[in-house]
Amino acid sequence: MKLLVIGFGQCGGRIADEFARLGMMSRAQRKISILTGAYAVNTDIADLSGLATIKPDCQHRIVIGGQKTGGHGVGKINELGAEIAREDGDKVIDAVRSVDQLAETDAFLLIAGAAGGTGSGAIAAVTQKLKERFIEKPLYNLVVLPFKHEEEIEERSVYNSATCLKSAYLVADAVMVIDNQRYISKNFSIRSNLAKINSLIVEPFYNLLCAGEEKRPEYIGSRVLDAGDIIQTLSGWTVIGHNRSSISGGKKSLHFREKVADSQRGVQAMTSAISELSLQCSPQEAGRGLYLISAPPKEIDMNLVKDVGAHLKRLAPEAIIRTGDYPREKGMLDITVILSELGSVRKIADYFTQTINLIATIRRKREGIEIEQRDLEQAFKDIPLLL
Ligand SMILES: Nc1nc2c(ncn2[C@@H]2O[C@H](COP(=O)(O)OP(=O)(O)OP(=O)(O)O)[C@@H](O)[C@H]2O)c(=O)[nH]1
Ligand SMILES: [Mg+2]
Repeated sequence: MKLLVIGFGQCGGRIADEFARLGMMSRAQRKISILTGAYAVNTDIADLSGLATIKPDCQHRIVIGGQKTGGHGVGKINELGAEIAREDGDKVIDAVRSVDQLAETDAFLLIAGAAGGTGSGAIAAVTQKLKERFIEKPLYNLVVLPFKHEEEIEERSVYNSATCLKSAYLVADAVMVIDNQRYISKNFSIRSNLAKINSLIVEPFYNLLCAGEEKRPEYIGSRVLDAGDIIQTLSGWTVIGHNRSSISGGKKSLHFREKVADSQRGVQAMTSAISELSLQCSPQEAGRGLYLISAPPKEIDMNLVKDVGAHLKRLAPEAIIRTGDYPREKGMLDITVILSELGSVRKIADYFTQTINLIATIRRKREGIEIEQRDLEQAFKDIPLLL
Protein backbone atom coordinates (compact mmCIF):
# COMPACT_ATOMS: atom_id res chain seq x y z
CA MET A 1 0.00 0.00 0.00
CA LYS A 2 1.29 3.45 -0.87
CA LEU A 3 0.46 6.30 1.49
CA LEU A 4 0.77 10.04 1.18
CA VAL A 5 1.52 11.24 4.70
CA ILE A 6 0.91 14.74 6.09
CA GLY A 7 1.82 15.68 9.66
CA PHE A 8 0.31 18.73 11.43
CA GLY A 9 1.88 20.57 14.36
CA GLN A 10 4.92 19.33 16.21
CA CYS A 11 3.65 15.86 17.05
CA GLY A 12 2.18 15.22 13.59
CA GLY A 13 5.28 16.59 11.85
CA ARG A 14 7.62 14.36 13.83
CA ILE A 15 5.58 11.22 13.21
CA ALA A 16 5.30 12.09 9.49
CA ASP A 17 9.10 12.43 9.56
CA GLU A 18 9.28 8.88 10.99
CA PHE A 19 7.08 7.66 8.13
CA ALA A 20 9.47 9.37 5.71
CA ARG A 21 12.32 7.41 7.34
CA LEU A 22 10.29 4.19 6.93
CA GLY A 23 9.80 5.06 3.24
CA MET A 24 13.55 5.48 2.74
CA MET A 25 14.21 2.22 4.58
CA SER A 26 11.79 0.26 2.39
CA ARG A 27 13.46 1.61 -0.73
CA ALA A 28 16.99 0.92 0.51
CA GLN A 29 16.39 -2.48 2.14
CA ARG A 30 13.55 -3.94 0.11
CA LYS A 31 13.55 -1.94 -3.14
CA ILE A 32 9.89 -1.13 -2.79
CA SER A 33 8.04 2.11 -2.40
CA ILE A 34 5.42 2.58 0.32
CA LEU A 35 5.19 6.39 0.41
CA THR A 36 4.31 8.75 -2.42
CA GLY A 37 5.07 11.83 -0.34
CA ALA A 38 5.71 13.08 3.20
CA TYR A 39 4.79 16.59 4.34
CA ALA A 40 4.86 18.59 7.55
CA VAL A 41 2.50 21.51 8.13
CA ASN A 42 2.91 23.90 11.05
CA THR A 43 2.31 27.44 12.30
CA ASP A 44 5.68 27.16 14.04
CA ILE A 45 8.79 27.62 11.90
CA ALA A 46 11.19 26.30 14.56
CA ASP A 47 9.31 22.97 14.81
CA LEU A 48 9.59 22.48 11.06
CA SER A 49 13.34 23.11 11.19
CA GLY A 50 13.78 20.29 13.71
CA LEU A 51 12.67 17.53 11.28
CA ALA A 52 15.25 15.15 9.83
CA THR A 53 13.92 13.31 6.77
CA ILE A 54 11.07 15.28 5.18
CA LYS A 55 12.52 17.39 2.35
CA PRO A 56 13.42 20.85 3.67
CA ASP A 57 11.88 22.86 0.80
CA CYS A 58 8.75 24.98 1.33
CA GLN A 59 6.68 22.52 -0.74
CA HIS A 60 7.24 19.77 1.85
CA ARG A 61 7.59 21.78 5.09
CA ILE A 62 4.63 24.08 4.84
CA VAL A 63 4.17 27.13 7.08
CA ILE A 64 0.55 28.16 7.60
CA GLY A 65 -0.85 31.20 9.42
CA GLY A 66 2.44 33.11 9.27
CA GLN A 67 0.66 36.45 9.45
CA LYS A 68 -1.54 35.51 12.41
CA THR A 69 1.10 33.79 14.56
CA GLY A 70 4.38 35.34 13.41
CA GLY A 71 5.64 31.76 12.92
CA HIS A 72 5.40 30.92 16.65
CA GLY A 73 2.50 28.45 16.89
CA VAL A 74 -1.02 28.97 18.24
CA GLY A 75 -0.30 28.21 21.91
CA LYS A 76 -2.80 25.34 22.30
CA ILE A 77 -5.78 27.31 20.97
CA ASN A 78 -7.04 24.69 18.54
CA GLU A 79 -9.90 26.91 17.31
CA LEU A 80 -7.17 29.20 15.95
CA GLY A 81 -5.36 26.19 14.45
CA ALA A 82 -8.60 25.23 12.68
CA GLU A 83 -9.27 28.79 11.47
CA ILE A 84 -5.75 29.10 10.04
CA ALA A 85 -6.09 25.72 8.33
CA ARG A 86 -9.37 26.77 6.71
CA GLU A 87 -7.78 29.98 5.43
CA ASP A 88 -4.33 28.62 4.49
CA GLY A 89 -5.05 24.93 3.88
CA ASP A 90 -4.97 25.41 0.11
CA LYS A 91 -1.18 25.55 0.40
CA VAL A 92 -1.33 21.89 1.42
CA ILE A 93 -3.71 21.01 -1.42
CA ASP A 94 -1.38 22.72 -3.93
CA ALA A 95 1.64 20.81 -2.63
CA VAL A 96 -0.23 17.49 -2.80
CA ARG A 97 -1.47 18.21 -6.32
CA SER A 98 2.07 18.51 -7.62
CA VAL A 99 3.09 15.03 -6.39
CA ASP A 100 4.33 12.93 -9.34
CA GLN A 101 2.90 9.69 -7.96
CA LEU A 102 -0.48 11.08 -6.98
CA ALA A 103 -2.29 8.53 -9.15
CA GLU A 104 -0.43 5.69 -7.39
CA THR A 105 -1.39 6.94 -3.92
CA ASP A 106 -3.75 4.42 -2.31
CA ALA A 107 -4.73 6.66 0.62
CA PHE A 108 -3.88 9.82 2.53
CA LEU A 109 -2.78 9.61 6.15
CA LEU A 110 -3.01 12.84 8.15
CA ILE A 111 -1.41 12.91 11.60
CA ALA A 112 -1.66 15.19 14.65
CA GLY A 113 -1.46 15.37 18.42
CA ALA A 114 -4.99 15.86 19.81
CA ALA A 115 -4.01 18.05 22.77
CA GLY A 116 -2.00 20.79 21.02
CA GLY A 117 -3.27 23.78 19.05
CA THR A 118 -2.05 23.65 15.47
CA GLY A 119 -2.30 19.93 14.72
CA SER A 120 -5.43 19.37 16.77
CA GLY A 121 -7.23 22.20 14.98
CA ALA A 122 -5.84 21.73 11.48
CA ILE A 123 -6.14 17.97 10.91
CA ALA A 124 -9.92 17.80 10.36
CA ALA A 125 -10.09 21.09 8.45
CA VAL A 126 -7.47 19.91 5.92
CA THR A 127 -8.97 16.41 5.75
CA GLN A 128 -12.21 18.06 4.70
CA LYS A 129 -10.48 20.12 2.02
CA LEU A 130 -8.67 17.04 0.67
CA LYS A 131 -11.91 15.09 0.63
CA GLU A 132 -13.55 17.73 -1.56
CA ARG A 133 -10.67 17.55 -4.09
CA PHE A 134 -9.87 13.84 -4.09
CA ILE A 135 -13.24 12.17 -3.65
CA GLU A 136 -12.02 8.75 -4.74
CA LYS A 137 -9.09 8.45 -2.26
CA PRO A 138 -9.55 7.14 1.28
CA LEU A 139 -8.56 9.68 3.93
CA TYR A 140 -7.31 8.45 7.27
CA ASN A 141 -6.44 10.39 10.41
CA LEU A 142 -3.92 9.24 12.99
CA VAL A 143 -4.59 11.08 16.25
CA VAL A 144 -2.21 10.96 19.23
CA LEU A 145 -3.79 11.31 22.68
CA PRO A 146 -1.95 13.21 25.44
CA PHE A 147 -0.05 11.72 28.37
CA LYS A 148 -2.01 11.40 31.61
CA HIS A 149 0.06 14.08 33.33
CA GLU A 150 -0.83 16.57 30.57
CA GLU A 151 -4.53 15.96 31.14
CA GLU A 152 -4.12 16.42 34.88
CA ILE A 153 -2.17 19.67 34.62
CA GLU A 154 -4.01 21.30 31.74
CA GLU A 155 -7.76 21.01 31.18
CA ARG A 156 -7.31 22.41 27.71
CA SER A 157 -5.65 19.09 26.73
CA VAL A 158 -8.93 17.28 27.39
CA TYR A 159 -11.04 19.92 25.63
CA ASN A 160 -8.72 19.94 22.59
CA SER A 161 -8.71 16.14 22.43
CA ALA A 162 -12.52 15.94 22.49
CA THR A 163 -13.01 18.56 19.78
CA CYS A 164 -10.23 17.09 17.62
CA LEU A 165 -11.55 13.52 17.94
CA LYS A 166 -15.12 14.48 17.11
CA SER A 167 -14.10 16.57 14.08
CA ALA A 168 -11.70 13.89 12.78
CA TYR A 169 -14.35 11.18 13.14
CA LEU A 170 -16.89 13.20 11.18
CA VAL A 171 -14.62 13.84 8.17
CA ALA A 172 -12.08 11.00 7.96
CA ASP A 173 -12.82 7.50 6.67
CA ALA A 174 -11.07 6.09 9.74
CA VAL A 175 -9.43 7.55 12.83
CA MET A 176 -6.50 5.56 14.18
CA VAL A 177 -6.11 6.44 17.81
CA ILE A 178 -2.75 6.27 19.56
CA ASP A 179 -2.54 6.82 23.31
CA ASN A 180 0.86 8.27 24.29
CA GLN A 181 0.38 6.96 27.82
CA ARG A 182 0.35 3.34 26.57
CA TYR A 183 3.85 3.73 25.19
CA ILE A 184 5.25 4.81 28.53
CA SER A 185 3.98 1.72 30.27
CA LYS A 186 5.50 -0.43 27.55
CA ASN A 187 9.00 0.59 28.53
CA PHE A 188 9.72 2.79 31.50
CA SER A 189 13.18 3.72 30.30
CA ILE A 190 11.62 5.79 27.50
CA ARG A 191 9.52 7.93 29.82
CA SER A 192 10.29 11.20 28.12
CA ASN A 193 11.75 9.94 24.92
CA LEU A 194 9.27 11.06 22.28
CA ALA A 195 11.57 10.00 19.46
CA LYS A 196 11.49 6.40 20.69
CA ILE A 197 7.70 6.54 21.09
CA ASN A 198 7.39 7.84 17.53
CA SER A 199 9.43 4.97 16.16
CA LEU A 200 7.22 2.52 18.10
CA ILE A 201 4.12 4.20 16.65
CA VAL A 202 5.21 3.74 13.02
CA GLU A 203 6.90 0.33 13.43
CA PRO A 204 3.74 -1.78 12.82
CA PHE A 205 3.17 -0.03 9.51
CA TYR A 206 6.41 -1.27 7.95
CA ASN A 207 5.45 -4.83 7.03
CA LEU A 208 1.80 -3.84 6.70
CA LEU A 209 2.56 -1.38 3.89
CA CYS A 210 5.36 -3.44 2.30
CA ALA A 211 3.48 -6.77 2.04
CA GLY A 212 1.21 -5.71 -0.83
CA GLU A 213 3.99 -3.90 -2.73
CA GLU A 214 6.41 -6.83 -3.04
CA LYS A 215 7.42 -7.77 -6.59
CA ARG A 216 9.92 -10.58 -5.91
CA PRO A 217 8.22 -14.03 -5.93
CA GLU A 218 10.16 -15.32 -2.91
CA TYR A 219 8.62 -12.60 -0.71
CA ILE A 220 5.05 -13.02 -1.85
CA GLY A 221 2.91 -14.79 0.74
CA SER A 222 0.33 -17.49 0.11
CA ARG A 223 -2.30 -14.90 1.02
CA VAL A 224 -1.14 -11.37 0.19
CA LEU A 225 -2.57 -8.59 2.33
CA ASP A 226 -2.75 -5.66 -0.03
CA ALA A 227 -4.10 -2.10 -0.15
CA GLY A 228 -7.60 -3.40 -0.97
CA ASP A 229 -7.72 -5.48 2.23
CA ILE A 230 -6.50 -2.57 4.35
CA ILE A 231 -8.96 -0.12 2.79
CA GLN A 232 -11.81 -2.57 3.31
CA THR A 233 -10.84 -2.91 6.97
CA LEU A 234 -10.27 0.71 8.00
CA SER A 235 -13.48 2.39 9.09
CA GLY A 236 -14.36 4.63 12.04
CA TRP A 237 -12.50 4.30 15.34
CA THR A 238 -9.44 2.14 14.81
CA VAL A 239 -6.54 0.80 16.88
CA ILE A 240 -3.34 -0.97 15.89
CA GLY A 241 -1.21 -3.49 17.74
CA HIS A 242 2.11 -5.12 17.06
CA ASN A 243 4.41 -7.78 18.43
CA ARG A 244 7.84 -9.07 17.42
CA SER A 245 9.41 -12.14 18.92
CA SER A 246 12.43 -14.23 17.99
CA ILE A 247 11.82 -17.80 16.84
CA SER A 248 13.75 -21.05 16.69
CA GLY A 249 14.74 -20.47 13.04
CA GLY A 250 13.41 -23.70 11.60
CA LYS A 251 15.49 -26.25 13.49
CA LYS A 252 14.71 -29.63 11.92
CA SER A 253 14.61 -31.91 14.95
CA LEU A 254 12.78 -30.04 17.67
CA HIS A 255 12.27 -31.75 20.98
CA PHE A 256 8.56 -32.54 21.27
CA ARG A 257 8.19 -29.94 24.09
CA GLU A 258 9.80 -27.31 21.87
CA LYS A 259 7.48 -28.33 19.05
CA VAL A 260 4.40 -27.69 21.23
CA ALA A 261 5.82 -24.34 22.40
CA ASP A 262 6.57 -23.45 18.77
CA SER A 263 3.02 -24.09 17.63
CA GLN A 264 1.70 -21.85 20.39
CA ARG A 265 4.07 -19.05 19.52
CA GLY A 266 1.72 -17.50 16.99
CA VAL A 267 -1.16 -17.41 19.47
CA GLN A 268 1.15 -15.94 22.13
CA ALA A 269 2.34 -13.27 19.69
CA MET A 270 -1.27 -12.38 18.85
CA THR A 271 -2.14 -12.17 22.57
CA SER A 272 0.79 -9.79 23.10
CA ALA A 273 -0.12 -7.68 20.06
CA ILE A 274 -3.68 -7.34 21.39
CA SER A 275 -2.45 -6.46 24.88
CA GLU A 276 -0.29 -3.75 23.34
CA LEU A 277 -2.96 -2.10 21.20
CA SER A 278 -2.36 1.62 20.58
CA LEU A 279 -5.39 2.44 22.74
CA GLN A 280 -7.02 0.28 25.37
CA CYS A 281 -10.31 -1.04 24.03
CA SER A 282 -12.36 -4.15 24.04
CA PRO A 283 -11.86 -6.28 20.88
CA GLN A 284 -15.49 -7.52 21.09
CA GLU A 285 -16.50 -4.02 19.98
CA ALA A 286 -14.69 -4.34 16.63
CA GLY A 287 -16.73 -4.68 13.43
CA ARG A 288 -13.66 -5.29 11.27
CA GLY A 289 -10.12 -6.47 11.78
CA LEU A 290 -6.99 -7.71 10.06
CA TYR A 291 -3.74 -9.39 10.94
CA LEU A 292 -0.50 -9.85 9.08
CA ILE A 293 2.02 -12.53 10.00
CA SER A 294 5.57 -11.84 8.87
CA ALA A 295 8.12 -14.56 9.47
CA PRO A 296 10.74 -16.64 7.60
CA PRO A 297 9.00 -18.69 4.87
CA LYS A 298 9.70 -22.01 6.64
CA GLU A 299 7.91 -20.79 9.75
CA ILE A 300 4.67 -19.79 8.08
CA ASP A 301 2.58 -22.89 7.70
CA MET A 302 -1.17 -23.07 7.36
CA ASN A 303 -1.58 -24.15 10.99
CA LEU A 304 0.11 -21.01 12.25
CA VAL A 305 -2.10 -18.75 10.15
CA LYS A 306 -5.18 -20.74 11.12
CA ASP A 307 -4.42 -20.81 14.87
CA VAL A 308 -3.70 -17.08 15.00
CA GLY A 309 -6.87 -16.32 13.03
CA ALA A 310 -9.00 -18.56 15.26
CA HIS A 311 -7.58 -16.84 18.33
CA LEU A 312 -8.39 -13.36 16.98
CA LYS A 313 -11.90 -14.51 16.05
CA ARG A 314 -12.44 -15.67 19.65
CA LEU A 315 -11.38 -12.24 20.91
CA ALA A 316 -13.33 -10.27 18.29
CA PRO A 317 -16.28 -12.53 17.41
CA GLU A 318 -18.28 -9.80 15.66
CA ALA A 319 -15.47 -8.71 13.34
CA ILE A 320 -15.01 -9.47 9.66
CA ILE A 321 -11.34 -10.48 9.71
CA ARG A 322 -8.88 -10.22 6.83
CA THR A 323 -5.52 -11.89 6.89
CA GLY A 324 -2.19 -12.19 5.14
CA ASP A 325 1.26 -13.71 5.46
CA TYR A 326 4.53 -12.14 4.45
CA PRO A 327 7.59 -14.39 4.17
CA ARG A 328 10.18 -11.70 4.83
CA GLU A 329 11.52 -11.62 8.37
CA LYS A 330 14.66 -13.51 9.46
CA GLY A 331 14.52 -15.24 12.84
CA MET A 332 11.49 -13.19 13.84
CA LEU A 333 7.78 -13.68 14.11
CA ASP A 334 6.16 -10.31 13.58
CA ILE A 335 2.41 -9.80 13.95
CA THR A 336 0.49 -6.64 13.17
CA VAL A 337 -3.17 -6.47 14.09
CA ILE A 338 -5.77 -3.80 13.36
CA LEU A 339 -9.19 -3.58 15.00
CA SER A 340 -11.54 -1.18 13.30
CA GLU A 341 -15.14 0.04 13.27
CA LEU A 342 -15.07 -0.03 17.07
CA GLY A 343 -18.56 0.54 18.45
CA SER A 344 -17.49 2.07 21.71
CA VAL A 345 -14.20 3.07 23.28
CA ARG A 346 -14.23 4.07 26.95
CA LYS A 347 -11.33 6.53 26.81
CA ILE A 348 -12.80 8.43 23.86
CA ALA A 349 -16.25 8.59 25.48
CA ASP A 350 -14.59 9.90 28.67
CA TYR A 351 -13.07 12.83 26.75
CA PHE A 352 -16.53 13.81 25.53
CA THR A 353 -18.13 13.58 29.00
CA GLN A 354 -15.29 15.47 30.68
CA THR A 355 -15.45 18.22 28.08
CA ILE A 356 -19.20 18.70 28.42
CA ASN A 357 -18.70 19.08 32.20
CA LEU A 358 -15.79 21.44 31.58
CA ILE A 359 -17.86 23.66 29.28
CA ALA A 360 -20.60 23.91 31.93
CA THR A 361 -18.02 24.81 34.62
CA ILE A 362 -16.42 27.47 32.41
CA ARG A 363 -19.85 28.96 31.67
CA ARG A 364 -20.68 29.15 35.39
CA LYS A 365 -17.29 30.73 36.15
CA ARG A 366 -17.73 33.28 33.38
CA GLU A 367 -21.17 34.25 34.65
CA GLY A 368 -19.66 34.66 38.14
CA ILE A 369 -16.92 36.96 36.81
CA GLU A 370 -19.49 39.08 34.96
CA ILE A 371 -21.51 39.54 38.15
CA GLU A 372 -18.34 40.53 40.07
CA GLN A 373 -17.44 43.00 37.31
CA ARG A 374 -20.92 44.52 37.48
CA ASP A 375 -20.55 44.86 41.27
CA LEU A 376 -17.28 46.75 40.85
CA GLU A 377 -18.76 49.03 38.20
CA GLN A 378 -21.57 49.79 40.59
CA ALA A 379 -19.03 50.60 43.34
CA PHE A 380 -17.10 53.22 41.29
CA LYS A 381 -20.24 54.86 39.94
CA ASP A 382 -19.80 58.10 41.98
CA ILE A 383 -15.99 58.36 41.65
CA PRO A 384 -14.83 61.39 39.54
CA LEU A 385 -13.45 60.46 36.09
CA LEU A 386 -10.17 61.88 34.69
CA LEU A 387 -10.87 61.20 31.03
N1 LIG B 1 4.01 10.74 20.41
C1 LIG B 1 4.34 12.03 20.36
N2 LIG B 1 3.59 12.94 20.96
C2 LIG B 1 3.96 14.24 20.87
C3 LIG B 1 5.12 14.66 20.17
N3 LIG B 1 5.22 16.01 20.28
C4 LIG B 1 4.15 16.42 20.99
N4 LIG B 1 3.38 15.35 21.35
C5 LIG B 1 2.12 15.38 22.08
O1 LIG B 1 1.23 16.24 21.34
C6 LIG B 1 0.53 17.12 22.20
C7 LIG B 1 0.93 18.55 21.91
O2 LIG B 1 0.79 18.78 20.56
P1 LIG B 1 1.86 19.53 19.65
O3 LIG B 1 1.98 18.73 18.40
O4 LIG B 1 3.11 19.81 20.41
O5 LIG B 1 1.10 20.88 19.41
P2 LIG B 1 1.00 21.69 18.04
O6 LIG B 1 0.09 20.99 17.11
O7 LIG B 1 2.38 21.96 17.54
O8 LIG B 1 0.25 23.03 18.50
P3 LIG B 1 0.80 24.40 19.13
O9 LIG B 1 2.23 24.17 19.53
O10 LIG B 1 -0.11 24.62 20.30
O11 LIG B 1 0.64 25.41 18.07
C8 LIG B 1 0.91 16.70 23.61
O12 LIG B 1 -0.06 15.81 24.08
C9 LIG B 1 2.25 15.99 23.44
O13 LIG B 1 2.49 15.01 24.41
C10 LIG B 1 5.91 13.66 19.54
O14 LIG B 1 6.93 13.91 18.91
N5 LIG B 1 5.46 12.37 19.65
MG1 LIG C 1 3.73 23.51 18.18
